[in-house]
Amino acid sequence: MSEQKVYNDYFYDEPVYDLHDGGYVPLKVPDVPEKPLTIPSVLKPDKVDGNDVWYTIRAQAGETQILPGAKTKTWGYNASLLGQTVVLKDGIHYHVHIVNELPEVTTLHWHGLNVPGPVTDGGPHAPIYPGESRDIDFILNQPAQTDWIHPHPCPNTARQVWNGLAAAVVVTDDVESKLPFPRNYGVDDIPVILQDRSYHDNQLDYDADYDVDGTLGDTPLVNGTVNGVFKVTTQRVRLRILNGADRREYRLHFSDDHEFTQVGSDGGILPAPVKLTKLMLTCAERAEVIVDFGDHKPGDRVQLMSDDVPLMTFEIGKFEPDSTQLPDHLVDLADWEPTPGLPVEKTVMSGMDDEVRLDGKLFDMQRIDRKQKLGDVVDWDVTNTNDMGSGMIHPFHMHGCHFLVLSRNGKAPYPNEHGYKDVVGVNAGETVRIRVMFDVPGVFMYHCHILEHEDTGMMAQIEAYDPDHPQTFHLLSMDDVNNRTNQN
Ligand SMILES: [Cu+2]
Repeated sequence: MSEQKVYNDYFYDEPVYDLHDGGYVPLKVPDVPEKPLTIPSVLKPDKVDGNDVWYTIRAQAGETQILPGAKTKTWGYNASLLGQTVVLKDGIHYHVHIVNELPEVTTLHWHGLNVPGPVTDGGPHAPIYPGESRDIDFILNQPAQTDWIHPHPCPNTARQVWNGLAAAVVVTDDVESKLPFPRNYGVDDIPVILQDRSYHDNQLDYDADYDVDGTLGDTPLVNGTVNGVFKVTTQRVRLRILNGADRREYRLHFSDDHEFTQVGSDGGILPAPVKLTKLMLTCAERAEVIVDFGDHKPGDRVQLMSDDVPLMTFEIGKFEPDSTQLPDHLVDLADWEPTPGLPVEKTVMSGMDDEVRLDGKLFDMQRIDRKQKLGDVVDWDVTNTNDMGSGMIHPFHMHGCHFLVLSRNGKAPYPNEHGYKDVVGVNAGETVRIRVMFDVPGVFMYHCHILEHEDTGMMAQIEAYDPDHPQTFHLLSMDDVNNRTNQN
């Protein structure tokens, strides 16, 4: 990689950082012993037959040793907390058996996968009742990226994620696999799932901690570990960072201001690497970064921080020298020219507290708010009107597609926003122009990814349609879900 500018900036507007909220809960430095960082195991297929792969994912309740003393009652996917990492490959036909062993209805949403909606996608129209299961299948058609699974039942997403349901999804393909990136899972390529929780006698109490503007906890966790330590055994380490918090923004940097290189964002590998010392992720955003610890010696310790609080520690061990240089160019993005003759779609996120709205409305499961034709490339203006108080950043997420960020209030997007994304943080008073293309049909959610805002109803639905193959999508109502009528 040739000599390149190093950015020392979070880019976002500081006056609307979440720490300015009235209800902001600062992270505290946990007063508990260090322990090895949990690396989620990889989910094994039930069966592989040529191009077809079968998986089972169980949403289950369990207990996890998070703090010293009593174990914490938690939920997870094939695990007591969070879940096993699902590794998928472009082009494979997946068959997934999803089992709900929880005491309440849930769904399983594939955040970042372009799979048909509204059922395969796993939003609120695909309920799975306690003790029951749902079978879905899809042929994956998208580039390598870091995604995740989480529940999406309306209006209980925030609490179910708070209880522990979330797991990393790693998508691989034949382009990324040729790039000089670390990719030995668990050794030099690890998920870094960032969350915050508060504990009450070692237990979660969502109702006690609930905040309508997004629930915050005072204890930082990485992969469900408090004060986790990762032993570095290779010079370069690839971190697949996911902001899996209900509400918290993470302002990441290393304790020694170590430089790192971002190579991927939500929708895949960036066209060019970006060198940074600071990185802000809003809820549900992902960043793949490569850290080169070649300037450190065995025994050194480097902490990953958010603001002034350490989240986890990298303990440097012995490693072979690695002189690998990243190329200046990583991947080609498709040439998305806007389809002629289509107006710019406009969508507005407004309000705070229980006044949050999307386009002035609350979510209705049986209302389709807009339509977009498959293959059309449409520019959207996503506005955060900041019309209450000092305002806040709303992370705007779309299901079933990826988008490019074209501009922020008419100015260039941030330097690390040049790849495909499915979440974009929108500052108060800002309009972010994005370029959107759907290539799978369905009714899909688009919403604020502060999970309590989503549950309040800051969410709407778009139908991605194929005029040559018209489909009728079966939309449940909230009553249908609750009364088990009219099921998908
Ligand atoms: Cu919001």
